[in-house]
Amino acid sequence: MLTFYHAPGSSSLAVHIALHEVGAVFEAKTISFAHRDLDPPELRGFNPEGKVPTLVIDGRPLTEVAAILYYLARTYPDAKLFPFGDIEAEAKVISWMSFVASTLHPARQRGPEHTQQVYRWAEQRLGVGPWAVGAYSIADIHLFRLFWRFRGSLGADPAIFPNLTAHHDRMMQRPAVQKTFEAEAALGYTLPA
Ligand SMILES: N[C@@H](CCC(=O)N[C@@H](CS)C(=O)NCC(=O)O)C(=O)O
Repeated sequence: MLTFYHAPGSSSLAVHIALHEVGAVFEAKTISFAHRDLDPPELRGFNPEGKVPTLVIDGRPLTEVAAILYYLARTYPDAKLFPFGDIEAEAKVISWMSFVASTLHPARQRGPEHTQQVYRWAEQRLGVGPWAVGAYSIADIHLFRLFWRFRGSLGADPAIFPNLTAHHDRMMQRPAVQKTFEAEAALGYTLPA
């Protein structure tokens, strides 16, 4: 039994996409950052930071996007979201997810110039792709969520970020991504343009 604590449009979107990619059966519990007083009372027991995503697996909590994506990729290997057996490719997926979590995600706190810089690093690192590491993987889902969310505020000019823009557009074609956006929009979340 999987219980997924999430807030539409937030970091948890990546896990939401992965849940749909693997076809997992899950119960979603939605929180609103505008109404933290309405949080499910059990959330802080599962995650003392009160952050999303939090995935509860048969009563046991798992936190952090990268770890949850890895759990889903391993639990549902038929979805082929991780390059199992190719050690270098496995490490590269972890490298990407570490970069996304530790460099891209907190970038905005250091201002717009720094944010532009780190996305230029991501642009260079991604190259023409089509995917972050060989075949499509959880690294792409993690990267996509950050670029999707922040490209509006970045004013991400496709001429400056052609690789990230093409990657974003490729991701938007995926049925699991479309299903996730439909589900989150139905909860009343207005998607950034
Ligand atoms: N390092 C965490 C970051 C998760 C995170 O920052 N979640 C934000 C939403 S994007 C959150 O829950 N914020 C609410 C809060 O800090 O109270 C991860 O990768 O899962």
